[in-house]
Amino acid sequence: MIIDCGGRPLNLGSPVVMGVLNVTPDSFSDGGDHFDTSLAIERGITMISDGAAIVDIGGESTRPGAEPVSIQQELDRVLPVLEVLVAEVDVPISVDTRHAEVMAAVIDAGAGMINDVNALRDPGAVAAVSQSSVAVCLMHMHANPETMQDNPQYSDPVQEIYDFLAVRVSAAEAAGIDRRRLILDPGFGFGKTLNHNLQLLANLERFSTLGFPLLVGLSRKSMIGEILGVPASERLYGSVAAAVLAVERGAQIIRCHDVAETCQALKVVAAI
Ligand code: 7PJ
Repeated sequence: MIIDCGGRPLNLGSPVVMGVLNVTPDSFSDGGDHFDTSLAIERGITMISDGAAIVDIGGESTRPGAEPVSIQQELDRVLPVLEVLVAEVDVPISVDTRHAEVMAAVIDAGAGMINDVNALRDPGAVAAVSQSSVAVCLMHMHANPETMQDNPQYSDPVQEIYDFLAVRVSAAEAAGIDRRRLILDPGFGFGKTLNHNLQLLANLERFSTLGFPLLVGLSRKSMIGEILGVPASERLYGSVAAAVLAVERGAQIIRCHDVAETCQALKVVAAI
């Protein structure tokens, strides 16, 4: 299956890696290493040569307690990196944003995917993408980044998240977004306890029955840290193990920081 990302193909014939490119000063997992624009561009190009099929640029940290950023700040961080990558590389470039104004501007600047942790619930978000031909990732988040880890509760997390994603698909389709543009993500760590996250990963196959490609982000997340008791910088092997199991359970896009290492693992999985 090939997804059209605003004119650039994303081939999902076998599982692919989406490289995480944070352009925030407070991103928990890379300490803001890539906030400098030229460093961020270099890092994006390296991820592609390491095997990333798509790069995901994010200018707003959704970590609990992160400093809020204005639309202008988010654009100032994302646009210079996006513009250069779009000009220099062939792969589609995604932008991780919740905000309709940012979506509209980055689509104009050549983004091929909108990766929205809020599943197009921001006012104007559905309209911002409906007139374009970009791909859209709809992710589940419980509550909002400020409150999502305050004792999140579900009676059946897999079913509730499944139902949420089905509703967001309907909203997108009702606004004229072709279903071939949609990708779904259960949103690991976004308003979920370790137990919720483990249930979701163990039952990921259920989400395939919605009929859309699945994207998952597990890389360096606190669920890995809680199991291992190690900081974000030491979660590579655990993250790769989780990525492999996600692919076995039907994930087609793995969003991660360690592109070369994850690509190596996925190539072995694909061969087997
Ligand atoms: C995710 C994301 C994820 C999607 C972040 C982090 C936190 N987008 N953006 N899925 N996570 N689609 O990278 O750890 O899991 S930000």
